[in-house]
Amino acid sequence: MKRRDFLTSATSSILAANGLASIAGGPALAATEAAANRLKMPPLLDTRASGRLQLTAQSGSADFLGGGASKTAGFSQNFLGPTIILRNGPLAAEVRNTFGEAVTAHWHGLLVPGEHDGGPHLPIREGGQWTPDMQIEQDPATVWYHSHIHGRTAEQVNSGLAGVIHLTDGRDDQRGLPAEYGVDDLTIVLQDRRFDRSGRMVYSPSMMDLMHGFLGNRMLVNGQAGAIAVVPKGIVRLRLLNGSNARIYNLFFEDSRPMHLIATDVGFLPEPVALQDLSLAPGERAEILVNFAEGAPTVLMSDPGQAFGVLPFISDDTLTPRITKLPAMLDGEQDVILGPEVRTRRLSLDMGMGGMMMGGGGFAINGRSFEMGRIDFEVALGSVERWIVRSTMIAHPFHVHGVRFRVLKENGGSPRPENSGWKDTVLVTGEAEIVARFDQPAGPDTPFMCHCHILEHEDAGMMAQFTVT
Ligand SMILES: [Cu+2]
Repeated sequence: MKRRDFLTSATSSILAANGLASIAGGPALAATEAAANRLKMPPLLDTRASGRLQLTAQSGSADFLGGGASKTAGFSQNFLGPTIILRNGPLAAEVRNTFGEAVTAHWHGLLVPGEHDGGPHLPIREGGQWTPDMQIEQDPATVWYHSHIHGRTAEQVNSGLAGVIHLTDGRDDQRGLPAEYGVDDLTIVLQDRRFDRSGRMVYSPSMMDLMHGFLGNRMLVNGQAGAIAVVPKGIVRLRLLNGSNARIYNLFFEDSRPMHLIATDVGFLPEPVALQDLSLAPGERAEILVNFAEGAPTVLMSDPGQAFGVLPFISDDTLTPRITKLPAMLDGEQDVILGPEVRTRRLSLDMGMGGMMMGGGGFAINGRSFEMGRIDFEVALGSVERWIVRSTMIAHPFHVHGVRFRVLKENGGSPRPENSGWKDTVLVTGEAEIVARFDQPAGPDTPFMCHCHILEHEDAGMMAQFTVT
């Protein structure tokens, strides 16, 4: 059965299963439900005027499904953190920790030295604080932040220690892009979470969960279950973050309306690319433009496997559309010449069954499980390297700290559109070739990480560390 046929016959039941039947039932019903379940944006934390950023990692509680409170964590709130607006220039950050155990604040996608990266070597102890004086200098992008304690990342991120960063240069009006936060510029954090029968969020991975990564049984968007996005009848920008521990989304709209990809992980594309499907693996971001001018409700869905509703959209006549046509061009770079490649490295993302049965040693890179005290390789500062990355057993999303890279080849061919721009995380479905110039320094005390972003795999040892000197 083709997808469309499947959807035609199955959409109503899918929506019903997700508690979204009213959307299929018609806009009148939907409007009532939307008022109660309207998608909320994380609070804004605008650092542009002050150049200062203050966050507190804390424990909290949240009642996601109306069945009682779950224990959670967040940055400066109960679950997840604020959306931080950054501009280039100095940034004095201050991250406090009252969570109850050590955390870090890793800036996933910010191009900063190892000492500011917030990786596993920069723990903030309970009651302590971390005050990196950073310098931000990179193209606009949607990046994010999350805790990165080795062996604890999966549970801490699952509990909510993550948030989004909008790095902006204030020129989105000139680009013709929607930029009104929460109106036509929406932050969309996609997270599946597992809830028990009483409706409480649980994290207790079994051996099978470790193998495949921990999957949830409910979708949360910005920490909300059953949310409905309300948008103006115009062009709307969605800044999508896959903040899930392990789930890979293959996103599409129920009515097949195109998604116009404008930015990948770390920057804009040269022009919008119309897609029917968009793959988004853990750690990846994508910015898309979607046309809601005709006002018809629709649902953002995901497969593979069983298709399910991720987020329904309805339009609101009282919201004035600010942008009504797609920009023809953006200012992302097309052909990037990073410089002569000095070195090719091969990295194998290993999942050896035998080793795992023997006690968890099977998750590794190039046969070696991660060790905090071992530097795995050294990269020369300013050099350009080509890495050939292979996945074993299943597809692994591969993230490199401290650089933005380009994907040269996927499985011997041209990269998919999702991987055609600047990236810091790439889903390796077999073999991927990437190229990067290593412009940020990282010494042996605070090396950069490269790892699988299925967080259970990362914690189990599918991670390596390298210096850039
Ligand atoms: Cu993996």
